[in-house]
Amino acid sequence: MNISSLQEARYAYVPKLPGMLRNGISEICVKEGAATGSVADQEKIKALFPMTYGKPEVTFEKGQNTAAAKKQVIGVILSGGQAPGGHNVICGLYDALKASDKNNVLLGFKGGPSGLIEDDFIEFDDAYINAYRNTGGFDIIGSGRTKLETEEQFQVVTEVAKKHGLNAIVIIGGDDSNTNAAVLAEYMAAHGTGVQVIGCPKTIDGDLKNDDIEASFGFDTATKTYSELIGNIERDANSAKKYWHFVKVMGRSASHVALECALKTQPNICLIGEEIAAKEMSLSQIAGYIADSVEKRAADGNNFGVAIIPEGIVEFVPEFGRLIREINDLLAGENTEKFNALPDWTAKCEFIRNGLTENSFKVFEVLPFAIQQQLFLERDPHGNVQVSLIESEKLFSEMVKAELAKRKAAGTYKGKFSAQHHFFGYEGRCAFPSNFDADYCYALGYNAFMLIQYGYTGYLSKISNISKPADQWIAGGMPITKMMNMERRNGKDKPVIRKALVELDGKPFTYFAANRDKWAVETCYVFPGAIQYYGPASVCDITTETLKLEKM
Ligand code: FBP
Repeated sequence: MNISSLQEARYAYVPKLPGMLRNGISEICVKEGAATGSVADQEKIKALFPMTYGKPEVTFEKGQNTAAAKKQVIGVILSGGQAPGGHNVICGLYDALKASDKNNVLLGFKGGPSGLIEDDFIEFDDAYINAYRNTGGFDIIGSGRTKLETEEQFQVVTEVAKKHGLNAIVIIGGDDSNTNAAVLAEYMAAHGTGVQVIGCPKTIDGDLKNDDIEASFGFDTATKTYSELIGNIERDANSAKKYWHFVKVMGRSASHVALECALKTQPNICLIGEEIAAKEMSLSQIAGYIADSVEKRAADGNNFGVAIIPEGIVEFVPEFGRLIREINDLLAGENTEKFNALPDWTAKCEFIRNGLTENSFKVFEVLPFAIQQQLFLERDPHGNVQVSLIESEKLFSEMVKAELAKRKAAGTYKGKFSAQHHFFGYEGRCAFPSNFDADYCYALGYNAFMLIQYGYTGYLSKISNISKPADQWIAGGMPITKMMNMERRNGKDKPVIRKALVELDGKPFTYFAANRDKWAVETCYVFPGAIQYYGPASVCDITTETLKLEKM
């Protein structure tokens, strides 16, 4: 091929498989470990998953393949938000399936889980797959957020599976999608459909990880993309020396993305939602904490800086969480219409004052005007405030500005403060996967086929030892029920995969906490630059600081 662009070069990239999967399908044998139990609530989870609970951990090794030969017809879906590498999961699955027998069939159901219900699919062939190798995005078949969780949906999926002769479904998704994969696997087994269900761990948020799953795919590439941009902003800040940049990064509730970007770029400030909740910090305490850094840096003549704000931060501030809950209640039912019909903001403010507790109204009162309005304008389909749409980067810069004005009046602060705002989220979700994500995802897909071929169901494709070079990676599978516990969701106790928040006694946060005071005052920026795809492995293949620290 005549390569004249990175895109073409990436089509030709050959992802690295774990050593044990490199000898061809006929040379992969399986080893079962001990029976597993769920991380908590064992009796309840066991009762809910009688067919799939307690199965053993599985590892693949080099050796004679003993799987029964049969034609495989597999369906695959992408579920939830985009994450770099999703295409390679499908490519790995396809390559393994065709390497096993070229008559095997892979169907891609379009637009996420709804594709399975609506029977909207395409059959993959070489030409189709080759156009998506090592590329970012989920456009190969699209994605969606429909949840596969009801009995009626499962019945429809069973009919669709029967119609196509599917013997397995692969669900590429986050914690919720894989929870639903486990429920679907149980349903399929209990109804004797013969359809296996295998999950693959996806999400840029990094919150689908546990003792078994070291990282969800996409986190590596997304954080590298954001860190490149943050590093560029740091350099701009240090060149112009006139702005404080407030950078909000995606990641939903957990602060893994913000923490990883901070470890890579050493900004002056990085807020960690989990710490704010643990310390029960108020909005004004947080603003005061940032203002301290601004003031100290200004005393050294540095009227510039960079602060990283995780997307989910406001949910972790106890007083803000309470305010949001009260607003949700206040605008429940017909009240939304009443509120919208009020003639002006003064009348609306009065309505709000009467509907909130005194403490929550005090919190509301000090918010910048634009944020006050966002709390009432943006509602999700369930009538709740959409916290991810709250411009927390502006909220904190406004509050810091107000705090600095007080300090100026008191004579303690003599600097200048001018803020710029950024939100990095969608920019990173469809980047060309890094070599790590390209390799990891391809391996997850290839490995998913091995789990199917050996007859497993209700398993998550598991590739471990991933902080080491790919030839040392370990391929296998883990029953999804092992990762589950009971949690309260929408007023009911439900079996779910436990979401991983930042652990305040974990090594990544501990390292950050040990260094951040210095970063807050001095200029210690690190500039990671763009993701490198070609060059020394020490530059191109290394994964996240988070994983490096966790595995130390
Ligand atoms: P998943 O949890 O489905 O992987 O999605 C993650 C995410 O990218 C979050 O970081 C972000 O809050 C959300 O999706 C945005 O969702 P949408 O694409 O619907 O705007």
